[in-house]
This record gives sequence, structure tokens and C-alpha cells, in this order.
Amino acid sequence: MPRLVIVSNRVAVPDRLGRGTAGGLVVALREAFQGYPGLWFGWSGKVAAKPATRPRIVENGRVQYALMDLTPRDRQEYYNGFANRALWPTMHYRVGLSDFSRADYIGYRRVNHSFASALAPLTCPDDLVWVHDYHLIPLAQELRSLGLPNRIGYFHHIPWPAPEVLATLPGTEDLLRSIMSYDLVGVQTTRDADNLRRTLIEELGVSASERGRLERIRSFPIGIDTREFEQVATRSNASRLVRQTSTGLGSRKLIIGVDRLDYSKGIPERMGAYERFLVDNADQRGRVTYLQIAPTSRSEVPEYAAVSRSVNEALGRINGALGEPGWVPIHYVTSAYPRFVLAGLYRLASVGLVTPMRDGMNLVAKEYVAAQDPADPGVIILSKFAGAAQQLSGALIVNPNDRLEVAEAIRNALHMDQSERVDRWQTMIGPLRDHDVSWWAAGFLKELA
Ligand code: GDG
Repeated sequence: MPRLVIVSNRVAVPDRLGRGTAGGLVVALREAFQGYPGLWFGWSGKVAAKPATRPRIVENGRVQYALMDLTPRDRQEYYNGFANRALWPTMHYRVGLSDFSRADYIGYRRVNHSFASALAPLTCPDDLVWVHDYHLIPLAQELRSLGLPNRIGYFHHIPWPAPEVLATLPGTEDLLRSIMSYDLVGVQTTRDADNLRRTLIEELGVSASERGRLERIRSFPIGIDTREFEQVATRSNASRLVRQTSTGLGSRKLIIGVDRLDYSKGIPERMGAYERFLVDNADQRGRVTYLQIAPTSRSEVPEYAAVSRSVNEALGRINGALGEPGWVPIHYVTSAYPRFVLAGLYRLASVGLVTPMRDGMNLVAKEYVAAQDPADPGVIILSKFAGAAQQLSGALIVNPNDRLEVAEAIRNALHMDQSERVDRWQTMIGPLRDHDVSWWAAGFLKELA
């Protein structure tokens, strides 16, 4: 059996109790290692004054972790700069928020080069190398220039935009050339795959005779560990926080949103839609509560401070104008909760509100569905711009830019009768169980091998 080498920006080393950090990518990759002995290489999350040339190695069972520190300049230029201030907004169609700097791009290439130089000596020729996400697009090109003969695959977790959108970003041609060094490129949806193929043809001028090379671009929609999440949700009443929330609700219905605090997730827009719902349906005031969990992320990037301000502004306005003594329309928390608490809160909620402006997949949507009580499930309202909308056919699909449409979907979800809720849920849970995270990882790796 070949060894699996995973490379991602962040590496989640399990703690002494064997627990890793929660979160979609981490859970997914942990799952991939079930089938292979392996090495996981990436940034330690630490910043050190001197550049690292060799990683720190941590052994844990069948998996070896190789951790690189970044210098303050690396973190600024590679991570906060090109990856999160230029690539992330452009790939999410937010061209106006994208801030390109040549120095950041040089820093991005430098970190990819130093990661490749540190990784190459740790690999054997028959290892399968699987690189993850937009921070590391040039890695295969760097590894090839060091002579690595291995099969190297790349999975892009975020949307791949239309060619004319990506073309606004300087440096695109260089990035696109580097993506051709992979043997397999996975994206979330068929739309992303079409966009990437078109981008290569239009921006790089891939000619008709070379079109066969585009077959290496394939969609592999990522899943969750569905069965495990279903079980965790069933047992979640053991959590004091879940029981307290349930008691606090009384007969009120719960609407839930769970997102990293990121402008791509559409949190202020969603609050605006909920406000519209309360204004148009005054009888519902005091009968529903909207809980928004939004752990802070990337707080060093100025656009994230700005989205935090817009959320606080919307929250203050709505709770101030529509709240009453004894009823707060929106509960907003920015701390992260353990996974089993999250599962329990999803299960308590009559409505899952998942309305990103753009999202590669969106695992929260899948977790919400998996957590429901099969006999009395809640309703999911899902943005048409999340990759998950291509799979979750029982969702109420909305355009997150249309407050009225989202407000009406909230009303319809709250009034939907039980048999329709059960029917909709049943159309989703089977595919979620079949196309879970193991199916995703195995499908990609089989194709790569
Ligand atoms: C990227 C792409 C793609 C959130 N709050 C808490 C918490 N979370 C967990 C959720 C979920 C994960 O974080 C978020 O995953 P998403 O898919 O929703 O979003 P991104 O972080 O933007 O992920 C996305 C994904 O990669 C995988 O390919 O789907 O499109 O943007 O698992 O549950 N977990 C815990 N406490 C929290 O408070 N424990």
C-alpha cells in the first residue's frame, strides 16, 4: 500500500487525548488517513523569527506530522496577504474586496518553494501526494522542479470562479500554469470544474490538441462523516448547554446559523432577511429565536474586522428596534462550541439558515440535515450559491441577495407540515450517507493512484 502524504496550510495534530481541532477539512483528512499510513505536512500555526528549513516531526500512531513555522513576513505576505486578501475574495466573486500586491505574491511563491524544499526529502517515490486548497496551488510545480516523480493531486475546497472573474487578479497566468503540474485536480462541483477548464482554455490558451489534459480536472463533492454525526446528535441531550437552550426556548421555535465569521457567509445579509421576516410577520415576534454562532476567523485581515462591524450593526439595529422585554430576536455568539453541542443545537432547531453569498460546498448544511430527528426533522434553507445546493434537493433554495425571498422561505419553513418535512429530509439523508467523507477521500485517492 502506498503511503499518503497530505499537505495543507494548517495541520491539526491531535492533542494528548487524541482529539483534533474540529472543522470540516480536519475531520475529512483524518478520515482519509484511516485507509493509509501517512505523513501530514504544513504550517504549525506558529510564527518564528527565523525561517524554518526543516519541519518539526511529531509521531502519532500511523501518522507522522511535519510542522513548519512561518516568519512574521511569511504569515503577512503568504497567508494574510495573497491567500486571504487576494485569492479568497476573488475566488468568492468579491473582486471589489481583492487587494493584490506583488510583494504578497512573491511571499506566497516563496512559502510554497520552502514548503516543497522541506517536504521533498521526506517523500519516497511511490507516495501519493495530496495537496489541499488555495494556499498551496504552486506546490506541485515546485516539487516537480526538485525532481519529484510522484503522483500529485490537488483538491480545491473553495469555489472556482468564472474565467472573467479570475482574470481580474494579477498573477493568474502564473498560477494557472502551475496547476497543470498536478496529475489530478479535484473541485467541489461540476460548475467549478467547467469554470476551471474554461479558465485554462481562455486565459492560458490551452489548445485543442492539448484538451485531453483538461480531463484531469474532476468534481469530487466533499461529504461529512454522516453516520457518526447522526449518532452524536442523538446523544447530544447529555450536554447541559443543549438542555439549557431547550428549556430557555420554551415553546419558541429555533432558527440556527453556524458559520466562521467571514463575509462570504452572508451573515449581515441573513440578519437583514430575518428582520424583514419579523417586520412582515408581526405575529411571529416572540415566537421564534434566531441563534447565530459565528466563531471569529482571520481577524488580522481588515475585511474581517469590517464584516464583524456590519454584523454588530445589524444585530444592534434589529434587537433594539424589534426586541421586547423578555424576548431578544437574535442571539449572537462568537465563541466556538464542541462538536456534540453543535450537533445538539442543530437538532433543536426547526430551521437551519445556510445562506452564503458563495461557498465551495458548505458542510454546515450537511451537518444540519444529518443531526435532525427523522420523525420530526427541521427544514434547511440553503443558498443557491453554496456547492451543497447541487446535492441537497430537499432544501428550500434561495438567492441570499433577495431578502424578501429568504424572509418568505423562513415563513414557509416555520409553517411546513410534518409530512412534507419528513419527505424532504428523506430525499437528502440517503445521499448524505452514501456520499460521505470516506467516499469522497476514497474516490479522489483511487483516481489519483
Ligand atoms: C471550506 C470551504 C467547504 C463552525 N463553527 C464551529 C464549528 N464549525 C465547523 C462546522 C463545519 C466547519 O467548521 C465549517 O465548514 P464549512 O464547509 O461550512 O465552511 P469553511 O470553513 O469555509 O470550509 C467550504 C469546506 O472547506 C470543506 O471542503 O465546504 O465551502 O469554504 O464542520 O461544523 N465546529 C465546532 N464549533 C464551532 O463553533 N466544533
